[in-house]
Amino acid sequence: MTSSPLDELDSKVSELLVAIAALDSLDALREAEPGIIGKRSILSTLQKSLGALVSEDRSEAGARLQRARHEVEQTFEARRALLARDARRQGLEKDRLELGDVVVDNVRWAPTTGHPGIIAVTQGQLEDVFVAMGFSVSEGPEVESDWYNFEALNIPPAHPARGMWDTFYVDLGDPETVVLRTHTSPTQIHLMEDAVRAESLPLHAVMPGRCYRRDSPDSRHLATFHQIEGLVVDRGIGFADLAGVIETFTRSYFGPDTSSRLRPAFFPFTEPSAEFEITCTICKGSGCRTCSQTGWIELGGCGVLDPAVLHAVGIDAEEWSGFAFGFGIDRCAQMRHQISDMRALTENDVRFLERFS
Ligand code: FA5
Repeated sequence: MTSSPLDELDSKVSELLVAIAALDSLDALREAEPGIIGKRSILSTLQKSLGALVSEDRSEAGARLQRARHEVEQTFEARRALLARDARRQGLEKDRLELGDVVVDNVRWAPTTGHPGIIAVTQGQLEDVFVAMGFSVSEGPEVESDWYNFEALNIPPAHPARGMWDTFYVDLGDPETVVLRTHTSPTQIHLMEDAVRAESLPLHAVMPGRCYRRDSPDSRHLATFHQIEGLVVDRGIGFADLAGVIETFTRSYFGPDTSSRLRPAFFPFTEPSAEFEITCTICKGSGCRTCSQTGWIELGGCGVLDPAVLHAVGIDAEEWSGFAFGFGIDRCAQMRHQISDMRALTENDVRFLERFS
């Protein structure tokens, strides 16, 4: 019987498979790669020796060698995948954060779990009060066009009333045409436009959200704060309905011991307009730093919808009327929890935040 270069193929393949199984790291695998499946491998050497065979033997030997090469390569790649997975796991294990108790200088620090922040909790409570009174809840965008934030609210360009809201402009489009909303009132406009399109008046909704103003932070102001807007559009609505809603809200949210009052004010989008105040809960009305010694804290503005606003969104002011209000959520939280300085809400002092867990 004549000898063939492939006589020892099976035993060579077995040796290669054993060698692959013994590779214990990606580095070892990379080093061994040329000798197992590369040009310097035994299989490549055998491939070259097939040229010496007569042609019938060569094609059969070629097919055998191809099958052997396939098996070795597949085993090699499977080993590579396994070692890569192990390496990944080891990396993750090394980076794992220790979230159990940590001991520092013999003091054991137990991990603390988080909880919703005081503003989120307050917003939820305010929504609950209004939902119980029959309002739905909607939200609007924080970046608005000048039209929604001002013009549709009866505040044309260069109107002196714009000075009531120190505005952050966004660098988009023509100068001073895109703003970070200074109040939640533009969401009223979105809602009324939607209701006109869907022919779904009347409307009874509250709209909470974040607002931005170039206000210097002090005990009652932040540059980023939150409001909850209220809007009713229905037939035969007047100031008495607004006063009733505010009275019901005050009793539900602050309890019967807190007094409230409405004082005449001016907003371009409501007429008549009022400011809504409660007795300062920190000094109980006797006067302190937080309320600037007045004994009262302003929570928001409100009023009967100006017909110009209804016209701007295509609502017939002969048939429909309504009222709107906008309260500061941070201010409500401040009064409910007697927080003397609102800046504490943004300072991330854990001792303060834990009071509300
Ligand atoms: C407005 O923003 C009107 N859009 C409210 C309104 C709505 C009037 C609908 C009529 C009809 P004003 O600027 O007064 O009004 O703000 C309302 C409330 O938001 C304030 O009373 C206060 O509670 C809160 N607020 C305003 N600015 C700040 C601030 N910088 N930081 C924290 N709270 C603020």
